[in-house]
Amino acid sequence: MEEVLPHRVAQLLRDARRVVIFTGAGISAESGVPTFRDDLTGLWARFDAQQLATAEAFHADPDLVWGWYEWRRARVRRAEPNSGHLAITTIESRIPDSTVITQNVDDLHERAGTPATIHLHGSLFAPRCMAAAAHPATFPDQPDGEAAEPHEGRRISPPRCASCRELVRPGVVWFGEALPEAALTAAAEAATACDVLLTVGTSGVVYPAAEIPRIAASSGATVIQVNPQPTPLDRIAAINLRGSAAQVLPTLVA
Ligand code: BJW
Repeated sequence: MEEVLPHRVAQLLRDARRVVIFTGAGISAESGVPTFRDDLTGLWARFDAQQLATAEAFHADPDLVWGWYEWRRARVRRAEPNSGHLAITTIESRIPDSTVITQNVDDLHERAGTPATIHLHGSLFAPRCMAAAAHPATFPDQPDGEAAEPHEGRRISPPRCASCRELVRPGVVWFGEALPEAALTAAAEAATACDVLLTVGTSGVVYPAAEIPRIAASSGATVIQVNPQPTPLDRIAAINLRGSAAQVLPTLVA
C-alpha cells in the first residue's frame, strides 16, 4: 500500500458530508469469523452452499442446516470486534451523516458501537418462524441451551415456534430469497446520496447487495475499497487500498 493513499483517504473522509461504509465478511475475518470465498479459509471452500444456505436445503434437512448455523452462531459469540469495526465507529462519530451497511450476519458492528447498522442479509441472532417471513419466532425454551458450543457438522433439531408450532429457521437471507425490503431501500437511498462510499472486505459478487457501491459510483460518489485482494469493485473504486481491514481502517482515522 502506498503511504500517500491513507492520507488522501483520511482527507477525503474529513471533507465528506455523507459517508456510507459498506462491509462484507472480510471486516470480521480478523475477529476469527470466516469469510465465504477466501481460497482456503472461506466457508464455501469447506461447505456446500446449496446444501446449507438455501430454503430447499432447510426443507430437505433442517437438522443439518440448523446445526451448521448454531455452530456459526457460537463462533460469532466468541469473537470480538476488531480495530476495523472500531475505526468505523470513529468515522461515524466525526461524520454525523454516515451509514453503515453490512452483508454480514454477525453482530460485531453493533458490539463495536454501531447500533443502527443496516443488515442486508439478516442476522444469525434473529431466527424466525418458517410459517411467514414477518412472523417473529417465539421459542418454547431457550434455543441455545445445549447448542451453546456445538461442534462443526453436528446436527441439531431446530426449535418449533411457540405460537404456531412451525419450524424456526435462521433469520438470514439465503440464495434465491429476497433481501429485507426496508434495509435494501435504505441502503440504496444512502448510496445514492453519499459523497464517499468506503467498501470493506467484500468480494462484491453477490447481488443485489453488490449494487450498493455501484449505485454510489454512478451517483457521483468517490468509492474507496479496502481489501487485500482484487475484486470486481476495483473498476469502480477511485482508490484501492490493498490491505486488511484491521490494519488499514485505523490508519484512515489516525
Ligand atoms: C478481507 C480480509 C480482511 C479477507 N480485511 N478484507 C445477478 C447475477 C448472478 C446471480 C444473481 C444475480 N442477482 C441475483 C443473483 C443470485 C444470487 C447471487 O448473487 N449469486 C451470485 C453469488 C452469483 N443472489 C441471491 O440469491 C440473492 N437473492 C436474490 O437475488 O433474490 C431475488 C428475489 C427477488 C424477489 C423475490 C425472491 C427472490 C440473495 C443473496 C443472499 C446471500 N446470502 C449469503 C449467505 C447469508 C447467510 C449466511 O451467512 O449463511 O450472504 S451468501 C454470502 O455471500 C453471504 C455474504 O453476505 C455474501 C457476500 O459475501 P462477502 O461478504 O462479500 O464475503 P466473501 O467471502 O465473498 O468475500 C470476502 C472478501 O473479504 C474477499 O474479497 C477477501 O479478499 C476479503 N478479505 N480477509 C479485509 N482481513
